[in-house]
Amino acid sequence: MHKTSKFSLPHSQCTPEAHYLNRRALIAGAAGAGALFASGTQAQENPDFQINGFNTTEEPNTLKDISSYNNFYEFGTSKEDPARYAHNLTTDPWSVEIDGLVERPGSYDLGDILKNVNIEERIYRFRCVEAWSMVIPWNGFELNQLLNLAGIQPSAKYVRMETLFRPEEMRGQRTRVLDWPYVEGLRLDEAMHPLTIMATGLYGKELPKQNGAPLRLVVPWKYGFKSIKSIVKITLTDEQPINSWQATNAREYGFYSNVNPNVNHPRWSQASERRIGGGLFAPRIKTLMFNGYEEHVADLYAGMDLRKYY
Ligand SMILES: Nc1nc2c(c(=O)[nH]1)N[C@H]1C(S)=C(S)[C@@H](COP(=O)(O)O)O[C@H]1N2
Ligand SMILES: [Mo]
Repeated sequence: MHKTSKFSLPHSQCTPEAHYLNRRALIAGAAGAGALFASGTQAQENPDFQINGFNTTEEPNTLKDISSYNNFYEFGTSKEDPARYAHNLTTDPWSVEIDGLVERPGSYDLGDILKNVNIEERIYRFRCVEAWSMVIPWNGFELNQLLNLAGIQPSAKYVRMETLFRPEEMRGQRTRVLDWPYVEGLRLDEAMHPLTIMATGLYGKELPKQNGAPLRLVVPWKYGFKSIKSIVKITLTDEQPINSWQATNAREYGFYSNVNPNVNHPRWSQASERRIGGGLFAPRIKTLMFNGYEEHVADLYAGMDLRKYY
């Protein structure tokens, strides 16, 4: 028997994977011939890309792609490690400590949180700093709903988040690849933006543990490492948090980490990306400013030098 998780959506709200896969087959058929003649290394526009509300019209990756090629250093540094080892993680019960500059600090049980937020489906582009990308149909709720549950004090300017530290279940935490626990941060206006979600599921199913169950951040206009997984603590502060990658190598990883094809990583170009699952002959596609969400988020950075604030 399969126990239905309290984190999964009622079936009526799910979009089955088969629906996407039919669409994928149609698009692959139409694009296949052209792809054979794709020449050299020139990156191409993705003809399927449009933003429809908050959702991209591009073909989502399969659940298999999304849950078998992961970065989650708590389980190891290779892309296969999270799928191999994350099943050891206990995700129920789960609570999130919310503290700092909030009106109602305390330990929030995830079950209670989920009773007080609206779970929706969002089909977002996902762009890793390593220049690969995916399209992911998340289920989740806007982070602003959770922050409002806790009540934001007027002096709060930033949100700092932490991943679970449990080396007995997270074998990567028994090594020193990163300074544990994993930490990420957003400016408060970024955190309150309606594109910023807390994901609790994928394809209408429970979030796979390798993707950060039971609760992970998704900020689609920023590089993937901002999307912190398996969150246990949220702190509102008036100081800009130092995230784990910045702490490891501040020259290569900044606080903002907005997807920006014009600012290269010191060791590689950010101008194009490889879409996972596209096959051997798939051309690289051009990376778009703010990962294609420019119309929604450019205002947040008006007047800022994005070479300096990378
Ligand atoms: N706690 C934690 N969160 C994390 C990471 C990590 O190592 N630990 N890796 C980040 C990076 S680099 C990426 S690209 C995304 C990958 O998310 P996905 O595996 O769901 O695609 O998770 C981010 N969140
Ligand atoms: Mo990443």
